[in-house]
Amino acid sequence: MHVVKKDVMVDIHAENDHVAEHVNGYLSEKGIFAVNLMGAPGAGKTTTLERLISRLPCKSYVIEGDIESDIDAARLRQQGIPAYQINTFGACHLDAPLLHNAVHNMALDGGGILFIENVGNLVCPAEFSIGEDIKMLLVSVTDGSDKPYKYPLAFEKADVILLNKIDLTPYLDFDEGFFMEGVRHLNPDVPVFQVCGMTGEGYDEAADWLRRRAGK
Ligand SMILES: Nc1nc2c(ncn2[C@@H]2O[C@H](COP(=O)(O)OP(=O)(O)OP(=O)(O)O)[C@@H](O)[C@H]2O)c(=O)[nH]1
Ligand SMILES: [Mg+2]
Repeated sequence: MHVVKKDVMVDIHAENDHVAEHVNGYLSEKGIFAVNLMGAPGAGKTTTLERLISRLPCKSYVIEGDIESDIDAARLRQQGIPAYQINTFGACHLDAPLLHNAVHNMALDGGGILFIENVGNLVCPAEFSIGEDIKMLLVSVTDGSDKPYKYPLAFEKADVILLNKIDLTPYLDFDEGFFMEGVRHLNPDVPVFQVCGMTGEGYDEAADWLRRRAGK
């Protein structure tokens, strides 16, 4: 029984990866760099998009992944940011076929950066490629400093990590040394930026890193 389940999972991942490659190729042809933004519910993903996009010199697009509602997409559209909402209606992550459908329904002029805010979850999004060029992991100090130890895959696969809500550290027991030790054990060279979505602190450096990484 266990073997059968494993085989099914291998098939699901192989099919997903095939579609993800197609999505990435489609975006590359348009000169668009894609960022898969992952993090727990409420870590500050949408706030981070607002902070990064306002600092980037290039065009930005957003795909919002949520189980239900279009609250985040509407919030971004109000600020003039083109945003397309995907609702998964129960699924805890985005997958490549959902992205395939979204990018073919969006007006992507070409060039710039496409941000994909994954469903708030520190587990499943890390397992599925969705056509991105990089995975950006957003962790908040309110999530707790033990998260690299408990959810290693997201940290292992991240190309960049943003540690958010640093304005709240005086009120919490967040142990930065313990957190960073866990991060470095899994991903020795990953850049880590401390940011504050509330004040905008730290986002100049993170946006500059992203601009250079995206070649924009
Ligand atoms: N104190 C503090 N609050 C923050 C910070 N960044 C975001 N928040 C707040 O955290 C809450 C969640 O922020 P969002 O940006 O909506 O988080 P999210 O990760 O997009 O949430 P979901 O899409 O629901 O998973 C909001 O009330 C934000 O104002 C920060 O740096 N400091
Ligand atoms: Mg959000």
